[in-house]
Amino acid sequence: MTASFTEDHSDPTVQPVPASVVAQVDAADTTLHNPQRAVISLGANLGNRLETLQGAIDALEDTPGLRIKAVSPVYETEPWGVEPGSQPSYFNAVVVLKTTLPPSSLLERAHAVEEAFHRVRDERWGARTLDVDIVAYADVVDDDPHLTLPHPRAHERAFVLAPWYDVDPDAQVPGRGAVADLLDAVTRAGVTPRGDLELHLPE
Ligand code: A4P
Ligand code: MG
Repeated sequence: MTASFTEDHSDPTVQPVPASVVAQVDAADTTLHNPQRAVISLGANLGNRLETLQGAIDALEDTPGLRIKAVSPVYETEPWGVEPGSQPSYFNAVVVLKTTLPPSSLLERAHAVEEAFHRVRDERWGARTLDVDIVAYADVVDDDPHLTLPHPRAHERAFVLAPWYDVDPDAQVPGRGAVADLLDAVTRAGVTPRGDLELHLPE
């Protein structure tokens, strides 16, 4: 691990970076002084889905300035937004991390990890070896189409909310409310826990 990390409260002189400042920092190689909490959703419906999700977790953890704090259980989920039966089912999971990368750099890293797993973009919501979405970054709310925060559809998707709730039952979707309440409001049909499978934090 090359990143050097300080936990939020280890230095009482370090003040949290306001979300408005975080959103303005966008040079690819910049790092924030104070690690921010972010939530990433992972999805795969082509190839060896479990191996790909674990590979994505390992690759994310291998990023300077990023440390994974929690990895959710695996859910097998019906493809959302496409004709039923037209795509294989997904494996979905969520990771919670702390990072000194600003949001735009985290997105670049997410895309690099997708590419490492041969993600092909030919149609929206097309089947994919790997999707790495930034679900939330600190309490940032931003409607920039290049990086919308929180993810514009996370609050209505049980395949994001259920694994997120598992690792952080008190979590909030910035601007949308508690994950627990949002999860109560959506259907869990087609979102099945795969207790027989496990992802893990890298050693
Ligand atoms: N982008 C904007 N905001 C974000 C964000 N918060 N995180 C931009 C990541 N990317 C963000 O994404 C298109 C563009 O969105 C990116 O270039 C980025 O700059 P993409 O990954 O190229 O394409 P996509 O994923 O096909 O499109 P989209 O609209 O992001 O799809 P979604 O909403 O991510 O849905 N069903 C199940 N069961 N499980 C799934 O995981 N995933 C999808 C993808 C559809 N159905 C699914 C699942
Ligand atoms: Mg995506």
